[in-house]
Amino acid sequence: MDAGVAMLRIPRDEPVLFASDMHLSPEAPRTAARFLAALRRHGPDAAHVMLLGDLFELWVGDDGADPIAAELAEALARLSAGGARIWLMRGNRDFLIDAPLPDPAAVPYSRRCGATLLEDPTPLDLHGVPALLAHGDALCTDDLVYQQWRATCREATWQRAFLARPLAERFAVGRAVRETSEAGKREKPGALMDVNETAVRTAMRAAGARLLVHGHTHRPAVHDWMDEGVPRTRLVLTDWDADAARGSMLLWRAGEPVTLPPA
Ligand SMILES: [Mn+2]
Repeated sequence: MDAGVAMLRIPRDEPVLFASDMHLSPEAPRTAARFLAALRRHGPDAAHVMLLGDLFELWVGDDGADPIAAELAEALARLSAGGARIWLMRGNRDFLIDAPLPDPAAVPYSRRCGATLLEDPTPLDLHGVPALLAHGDALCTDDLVYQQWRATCREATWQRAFLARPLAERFAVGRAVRETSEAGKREKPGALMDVNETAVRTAMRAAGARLLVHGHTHRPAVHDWMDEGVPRTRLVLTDWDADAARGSMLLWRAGEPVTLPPA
């Protein structure tokens, strides 16, 4: 971390609502309804709402926002107007959130949500615990092909060229990339699709973090271990799929995580 960047500090009396990997899409209206209902039910209990990436199944630019994205933005903006801080992190599906469009008058999606973007990773003091937030894909270092693509598609020049293409063309490319990635997932061994333990250890040591919260792998769990004499915890958020009755939010209240029932 740069010495000049102030650490995000969340005091113990400010509950934080975490979720990730909702993969919102018009193709999965039940999942979107489940998530939005949970947000309406639990959002008002939180001082901070932190969405850690893959909010959307596919995001080809802020000008491609669909009605579900508009509904999420409205729900978040309402919570923001009510005094909550809203924080968004980009995932591997929605890495183009807020990427500058050719039209300089375009409103960045995070602004529609009343949200602040979080870098990936983001170190923070969470109720007194040194923590690190990440989407999780950058920690899957065994998947070299994916890491190469990740580096490319996060370059400003690549994004500028992509966002200059017509929306329909971007959707076609986005769908093709998604299909390639889904096919790859079926072929790649399971370990390749999980985080690399050395990458986790290195990231947590570098940040001095005792807690890592991430999503992406769709393997919700709490992993505890000792490293350099320090107890460390890696908390993996669940993905959302209403058809599989999957999806829940996590509320960090008074230093403890509480898994919330769906709405
Ligand atoms: Mn992901």
